[in-house]
Amino acid sequence: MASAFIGGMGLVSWQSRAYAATITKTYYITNGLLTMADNSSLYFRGFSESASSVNVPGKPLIVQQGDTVNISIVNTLGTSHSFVIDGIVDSGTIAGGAQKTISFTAGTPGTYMFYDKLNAPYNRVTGLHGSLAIMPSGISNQLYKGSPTFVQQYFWVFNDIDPAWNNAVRVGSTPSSAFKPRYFTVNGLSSRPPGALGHGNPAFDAMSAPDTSLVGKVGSRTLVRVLNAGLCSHSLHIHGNHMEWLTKNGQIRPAVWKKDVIFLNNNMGKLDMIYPFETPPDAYPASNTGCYPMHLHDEMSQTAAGGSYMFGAMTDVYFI
Ligand SMILES: [Cu+2]
Repeated sequence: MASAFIGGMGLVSWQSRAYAATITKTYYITNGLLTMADNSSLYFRGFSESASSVNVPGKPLIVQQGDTVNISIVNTLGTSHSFVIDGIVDSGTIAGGAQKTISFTAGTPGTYMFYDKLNAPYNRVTGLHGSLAIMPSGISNQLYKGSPTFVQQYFWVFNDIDPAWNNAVRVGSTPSSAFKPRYFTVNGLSSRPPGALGHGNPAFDAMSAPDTSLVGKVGSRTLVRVLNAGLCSHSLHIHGNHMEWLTKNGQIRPAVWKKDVIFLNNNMGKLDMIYPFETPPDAYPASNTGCYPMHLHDEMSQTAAGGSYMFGAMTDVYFI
C-alpha cells in the first residue's frame, strides 16, 4: 500500500498570483505504440511533451485568468493536424512537418479540452486531446470565484478506444467500421486488478497512477476536472463519499448537489466536482483511512478486449 500513497505528490500543483503572467508551452504532435489493458500494443497519436514521447492524453496545462498563453505546436508527423480549444482558440490546419504558435488571453475560469478537430472524430479519439484549466485570478482554492473550496486538484480525462479505428488511422485511411470500443481509459490507463500483470505499477494501472488515483486525508477536499474525449457516455460512480457536483458541460450548476453517480456526456462532455474527503459515513467499522473505488456504471467500461472484467476505466480513492 505504501507505494500507492506516494501518488499524492503527482497531482498538479498550482500557486495563484496577484498578477497576470505569460505562459509558454510546447506540445509535439507525435505517434507511437502504447500498451493496452490486455498488454497488446496499439497505435496512437498524441500532444506530447517531447518529439520522442507519446502522451495520451496530453499533459494538463494550468493557467490563470488574464494570463497570456502562448502554445507552440510542433507537428512531427506527415499528416495535417490542428489544436483547438472550443470558444478560445483554433490553430487552423498545421501541415505535416510544420510548426505554429497560437496565443490567447485566458478568460472564463474552468476546465477545457484541447483537441485536434480535423478528421473528426478520428484524430481526437485516437489520442489527440488533453486538458487545460483556467484558474480564477489570484485564487488557488476555488474553481470559479465563490465556488466551494478545495485543497488539491486532479484531471480525469476519459476515452474509449476501438483498435480497428486506430489501425485505420495509422495507415492513413478513414475507419470504415462502426465504432466498437474494446478499451476504456482514464488519463490513458485502465485498471489492472490484483493478480494481473502491472497491478500496482503506476505506468500501467490507473488505480495506482499518481495523476489519477485520489490521495488525501480527511479534509483534503479534492477538485476533479472530468473530460470525456470519447464517443461513449458514462456514469461516474464514486465510493466512500458523495461528490459535490459544481458544473456540467462548462455551466455552473444553480445549486451544488451531492451525488454518488454523475452522468458524463460523450463527445467532449465535462464535469467539475469536489470529492470532500469526509470521514466515510457508511464505513463499518468507522475509519478515516481506507481505499474506495471509482468506476463507471455502464457495464462495458468495466472491461477490456471484449470481456476482461476489472480492466476498464476505474481508479481508487485513498484515505491516508
Ligand atoms: Cu458503483
